[in-house]
Amino acid sequence: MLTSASSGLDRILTLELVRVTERAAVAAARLRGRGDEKAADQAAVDAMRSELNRLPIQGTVVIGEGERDEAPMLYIGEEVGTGEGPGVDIALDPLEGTTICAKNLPNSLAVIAIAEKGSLLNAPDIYMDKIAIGPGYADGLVDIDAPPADNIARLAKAKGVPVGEITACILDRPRHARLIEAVRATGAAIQLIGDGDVAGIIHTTEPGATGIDIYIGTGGAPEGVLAAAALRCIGGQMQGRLQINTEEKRARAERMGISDPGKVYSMEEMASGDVLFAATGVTDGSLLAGVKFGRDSVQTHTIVMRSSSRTVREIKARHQDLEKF
Ligand code: VTB
Repeated sequence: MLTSASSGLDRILTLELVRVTERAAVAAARLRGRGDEKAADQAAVDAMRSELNRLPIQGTVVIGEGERDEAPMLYIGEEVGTGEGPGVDIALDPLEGTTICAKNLPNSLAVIAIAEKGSLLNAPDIYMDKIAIGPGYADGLVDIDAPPADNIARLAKAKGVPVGEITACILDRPRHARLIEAVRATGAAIQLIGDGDVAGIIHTTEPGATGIDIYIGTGGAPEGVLAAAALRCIGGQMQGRLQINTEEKRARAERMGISDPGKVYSMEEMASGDVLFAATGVTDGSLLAGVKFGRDSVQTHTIVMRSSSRTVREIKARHQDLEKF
C-alpha cells in the first residue's frame, strides 16, 4: 500500500507526476503555432493518458476532458493508472490554453493534480467566478463579493504600494467589460490574457517574476479546481463560485453532488486533503519555459508540488530518448 493515513499521498508519486505532464507538453508543443487547436489538444490528451496509465495508482478522473459522451478519453469517471496502488482522484487538463498553443502565444501548460479520494470539488464544465492572490496576505483580504475597487485598494495597502502599482490578470472576454472598466478606474493595470486562467492564477503567487498581483474574473470551473489545487501547494488565497444560472446547469451540478448553487468555495473546499500538482510549460511563459526541441534532445520545464509539505520543485529535463517523445 502506498498511502498511510497520516502522510496522505505517497511522496514518490510527486516525481512520477512530472513524466505525465512532460509527455503531454511535448506532444502539444510539436503542434504549437499550427493554428489547429483540436490536433494539439488531442496529441496532449493521448500522451497524458498513456503516461498516466503507467502510474501505480487506482485513479479516477474527476476533472477531465468532459463528460463521457463528449470526451472519448480522460472523460470524467474514467479509471486510469495500473490499477495497483492507492485510490486517488485526478484533475487534469492535458493542454490548458489550446488557443494560445495554436497561436504559439505565452503560458499554455500541461496540467495535472492528484488528490486523496473525495477531496476535489467535482465541478461541472460551466463557468466559475474566481478571485485569487498570492501568499503572504492576511486571510480574507480580498472577497469575491466585494467591489473590485475595494479588493484592489486592500491589496495595494497590504502590499505597501500605491494602487497604480497593482496589476490584475483578467481573461479578455466581452463578459468582463464592466470588470475591466471598474479595475481601470482604480488606476491599477490589467494584464489581459486570451486563455489560460490556471496560469493566470498561479502567476499571482510570484508577482515579482510575473508582474501579476491578483486574478479576477469568470473562467472555466474545471480550471478553477486545478488552480485551487496549485495554490493549496504554493500558498495564496482563492475563492470561486459556480455560475449556475439555468435550470439545466442546476440539474447538472446537482448530479455532481452540488446542492447549494450560490456557494462561495474557498480554496480548501475546492481542493482539500493532500494534493500533488504538476504543470509543464508548452509555450514559453513567465514562470515556465516552453518545450525546446534541439537536434539530439528535447527540453522541458516543470513545476511540481505537494500540499502537505508545501514543497515546490522546478524540474528542467533534457530528454534524449527521442523515440519516446
Ligand atoms: C478559461 C481559460 C481556458 O476556458 O477558463 C476559459 O483559462 C473560459 O471559457 O484556457 P471561455 O473561453 O468560454 O471564456 C479556456 O479558454 C479553455 O477553454
